[in-house]
Amino acid sequence: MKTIVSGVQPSGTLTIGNYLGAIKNFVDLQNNGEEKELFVFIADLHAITVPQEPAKLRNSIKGLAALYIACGLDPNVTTLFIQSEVTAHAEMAYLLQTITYIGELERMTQFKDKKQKQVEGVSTALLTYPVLMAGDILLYNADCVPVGADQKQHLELTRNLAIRFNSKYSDTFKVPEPLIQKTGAKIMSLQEPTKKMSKSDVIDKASIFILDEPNIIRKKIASAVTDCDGVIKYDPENKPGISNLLTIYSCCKNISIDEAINEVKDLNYGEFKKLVGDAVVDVLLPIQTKYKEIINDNKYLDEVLDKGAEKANYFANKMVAKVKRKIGVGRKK
Ligand code: AQP
Repeated sequence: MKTIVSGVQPSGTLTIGNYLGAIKNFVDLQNNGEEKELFVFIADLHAITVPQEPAKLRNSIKGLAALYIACGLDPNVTTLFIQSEVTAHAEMAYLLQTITYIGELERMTQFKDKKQKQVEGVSTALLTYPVLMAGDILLYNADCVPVGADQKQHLELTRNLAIRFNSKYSDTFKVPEPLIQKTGAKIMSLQEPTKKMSKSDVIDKASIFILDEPNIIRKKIASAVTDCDGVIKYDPENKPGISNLLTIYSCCKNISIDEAINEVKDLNYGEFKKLVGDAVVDVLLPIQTKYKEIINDNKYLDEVLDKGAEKANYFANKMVAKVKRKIGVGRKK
């Protein structure tokens, strides 16, 4: 039976990039009929690698739990939990740091990007973030990890650490595979379509947030940066704005880029943007409705997260104990 692990940071309101690049895949995997163990967590320890306001973070954690369920994750099938409530994640990250070289962390593209944006100084945790991520995955002996394209480099480090640990001590970890969608793996900013859409983007209209009102979604798409040649075709290098809208449209309609082009090639940009807006609203509206139904049901959300933490702790503690034995720390052989 396959084990699949992934998570999203509660570092702000989720974007359609987080949904199409990650959560939609979690839901598809959950529902694909194959037998599997699926762990999806709220990556709050990752979120604090950059400054967060405590009350806002706590709210985002609860919001993300509700959003996972609203997007279609079924807590009776998928183990949903909060990363910091399974302390083995932090412990495993430390143990893996002992076999990680500083140089390989300093080379990470996301570290280089994110460190530029820090005004209060760069935390050590921002540098060691990929080791925590490796721990998140290796703790559950995951076979594969559904992520957006931006996480590919971190996944490569996870694989290297698993191989390194196995050869230094003895066979312990499975070497996980990344699971990256062909389309939707990298949704771009609506305002700077050569840059990834991010929940922490300071330009509000650059991102479509999952909980944006329909009229806001339509307005943001209508004002998306495109080009002036008036031709709808997929060419990310020369036409990044239109290509991004085609990607969003095809993902929302569950069709290929070629099928999308066939449908819209004779439209002008205004007409095309209107169709994209409708497609996004059609996908997000049911999620928003479900979210509103459960976000204030604290009892239900607590039950889901307690049950998830209990199960995740069981697996994670077993693995951390095994790793400690292999390394030789503690008394157990
Ligand atoms: N624009 C995107 N397109 C496709 N996939 C994306 N993901 C993020 N942005 C896009 C995928 O969503 C999952 C969760 O991401 P995360 O929150 O753990 O971290 P992130 O990649 O740093 O996401 P953001 O939105 O850019 O957050 P901030 O602004 O806080 O840094 C991952 O699988 C990611 O690939």
